[in-house]
Amino acid sequence: MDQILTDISTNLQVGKAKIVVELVSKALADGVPPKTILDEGLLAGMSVIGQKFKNNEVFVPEVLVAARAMNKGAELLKPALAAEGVSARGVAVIGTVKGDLHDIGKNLVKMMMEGKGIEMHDLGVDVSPERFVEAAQEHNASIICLSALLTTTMTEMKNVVETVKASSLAGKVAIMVGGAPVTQAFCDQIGADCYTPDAASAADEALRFLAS
Ligand code: B1M
Repeated sequence: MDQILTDISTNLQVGKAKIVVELVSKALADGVPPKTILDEGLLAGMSVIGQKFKNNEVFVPEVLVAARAMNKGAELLKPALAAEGVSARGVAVIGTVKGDLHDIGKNLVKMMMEGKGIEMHDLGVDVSPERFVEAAQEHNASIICLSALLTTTMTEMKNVVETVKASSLAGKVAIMVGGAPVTQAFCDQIGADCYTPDAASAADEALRFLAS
């Protein structure tokens, strides 16, 4: 059983989606519990990629192909996980703030968080503060993730914080911020809950929030 889980993890890390799907399918047929395949195969592989990305040992393209392989394997596992009553580790909504169309970093954050077993709802780009609040309410999210790449749009993050504070979500959701121009000082200044400089750290912090 250990070998097939290791094989899932290593093939995922090099983005071999087709092989990952075959191995997940074989593991299920061999009776490996779906939660074990998820934790010790798919999520374990994505965790290695996250760490390597943080250390600049792999770059955006490698993360994208690994995430694709993970998503393909996870798709196959979904019905089995649902049948076992395994649910996500938590729910988050994510988007790029109003006026901003950059989405590569946001997509990486989403993938890394999915790689930690978090259910992600992607609102896309140019997302208004009201839409973030609406979506978080709709999906019962514990975290709102904001990305901004422009000095002119990062200020929108403050509007989201204020809109959340004025809503029924006040004190109930954590607001995480990031993107090239965003800093810890800016995060503190606007009253957001957490800043992280990269996608892998964002996923680690999100898990910490969900566990607390
Ligand atoms: Co834009 N652009 N762009 N652009 N663009 C930048 C950001 C810029 C720095 C280029 C430059 O001038 N040197 C500059 C911003 C300057 C500033 O504000 N200080 C700029 C500009 C000015 C513009 C336009 C205004 C240009 C124009 O039209 N005159 C325009 C604005 C459009 C708009 O948004 N309204 C524009 C447009 C575009 C494209 C559409 C052409 C394209 C975006 C395509 C897309 O995203 N689908 C684009 C691109 C690609 C870039 C650059 C080249 C690359 C950005 C990127 O994807 N980086 C960029 C210059 C550069 O950085 N070299 C530039 C890779 C990505 C992985 O990094 O998103 O930072 P990043 O994500 C990181 C971290 O920041 C973090 O995790 C990721 C890595 O782990 N992170 C988070 C991100 N979100 C997070 C959230 C978190 C935590 C971490 O918690 C929730």
